Amino acid sequence: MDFVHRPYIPEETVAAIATPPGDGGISIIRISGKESLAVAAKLFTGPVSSYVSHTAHLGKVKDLEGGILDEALLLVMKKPNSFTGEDTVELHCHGGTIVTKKILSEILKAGARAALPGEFSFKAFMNGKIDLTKAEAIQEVISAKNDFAYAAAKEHLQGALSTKVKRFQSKLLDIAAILEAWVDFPEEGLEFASKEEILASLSEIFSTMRLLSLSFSDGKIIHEGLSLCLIGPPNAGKSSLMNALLGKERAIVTEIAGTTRDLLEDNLWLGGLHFKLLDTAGIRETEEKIEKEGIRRSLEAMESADLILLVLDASQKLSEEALSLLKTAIPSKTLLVWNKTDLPHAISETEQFPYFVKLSALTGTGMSELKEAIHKIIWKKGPPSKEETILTNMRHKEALDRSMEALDSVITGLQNDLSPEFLSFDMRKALFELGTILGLDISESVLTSIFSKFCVGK
Ligand SMILES: Nc1nc2c(ncn2[C@@H]2O[C@H](COP(=O)(O)OP(=O)(O)OP(=O)(O)O)[C@@H](O)[C@H]2O)c(=O)[nH]1
Ligand SMILES: [Mg+2]
Repeated sequence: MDFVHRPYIPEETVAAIATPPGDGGISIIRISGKESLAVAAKLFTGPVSSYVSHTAHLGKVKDLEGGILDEALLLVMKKPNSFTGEDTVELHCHGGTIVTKKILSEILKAGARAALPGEFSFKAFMNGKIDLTKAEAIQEVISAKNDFAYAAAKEHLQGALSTKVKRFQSKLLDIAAILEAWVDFPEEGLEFASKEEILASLSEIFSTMRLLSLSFSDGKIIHEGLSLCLIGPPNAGKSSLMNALLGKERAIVTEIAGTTRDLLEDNLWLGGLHFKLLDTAGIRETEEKIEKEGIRRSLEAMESADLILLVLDASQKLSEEALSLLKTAIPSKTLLVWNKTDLPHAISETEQFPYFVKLSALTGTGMSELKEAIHKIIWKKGPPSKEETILTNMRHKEALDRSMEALDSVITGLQNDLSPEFLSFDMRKALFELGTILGLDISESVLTSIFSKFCVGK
């Protein structure tokens, strides 16, 4: 289906089931647009057109032939005081797929059009009820998979991100005005502020923007989760560790080296975060065809993993493979796991690494230290506070970075006494990019891609 929302037809009446499919206590059908009360009046046993805004009414829902479909509660929210900014009716009927679909189908026959995904939010955006960051935050709240993601989305919904962006805009606008005046009256020079003052303000704004941009790495962690890959020589205990982390016998464990041949994947929840945990085939020299392919996949998984748990057997002298894995591991994203510490120790203490833990996957000793270490390596500066504004959306991050790039040109231009026309041009670009975060001057295709990710009925 093509989800092109524009051109916006003001007040065209649309309807959709707003609750998830399946049986439930109640289902809500939303109607929004100029004709929403008239459409509802055709199907509801009550004087709908005379209802006062923000009131609820119990009645029966009929089909167009007059047959009773259900008993329902009807809510009226008249424009402009509704979510969409248009006349809106909500029918709270009995939850159940058949009854809800029947009612929706009568509503469509009575004159409404089936709403596209996100169309209610789109209407709210077009009517100036919400800016784009808020519209996007609605979807983030709905799809939040953990407490961190929910906290960040809630901050966005309450306008924390738009407030920040607007603050950048207003500070930049002040400076832009000075630069524009300079363009118009070059002979007067910079009469409202000295070059040093402007440079100082610009640098301050730039570094605040940079902090926000950097928060995206935390945003990615809480939003998308991380991939965690178990790597090591055969028999080191990778599969045993996978099972211990998951608390179930997910992977086959035997004393035969080369037990795991293929990638094994499962979901792991740790410290409120979601991980994709991958067990891999033990790395060693082999001519065996299946194992060789398994090892190729292990190395590929290691490349793309966000975090690697390099599992080594602490009860054995390190093999060639183990030494080579230690040498090639990327320290910033590798946690060295010395396994089998329940057995007599055979490793010299020199085999250390910036991040390491000692444990026994067999007895479970050291598992909580492992979880703590994972936490530490992920949140290098500690987890974000619930009140922090974190960038979670790639679109916001890219626009902010483009704005910073333009701002950087203004700063270097000013330092190099570039003509004010050029400075002004870059300043406008910086402001334009900030505006797109809020949804100003945004292209049709970007809007379409944003709202088409929403669910129908939202
Ligand atoms: N004593 C002891 N034995 C362990 C520990 N962890 C694993 N083992 C044993 O070591 C052997 C190999 O364990 P696996 O978990 O299959 O090792 P793996 O790294 O997945 O091996 P491959 O799949 O062959 O690469 C099994 O016999 C396990 O019971 C541990 O902490 N202590
Ligand atoms: Mg294994």
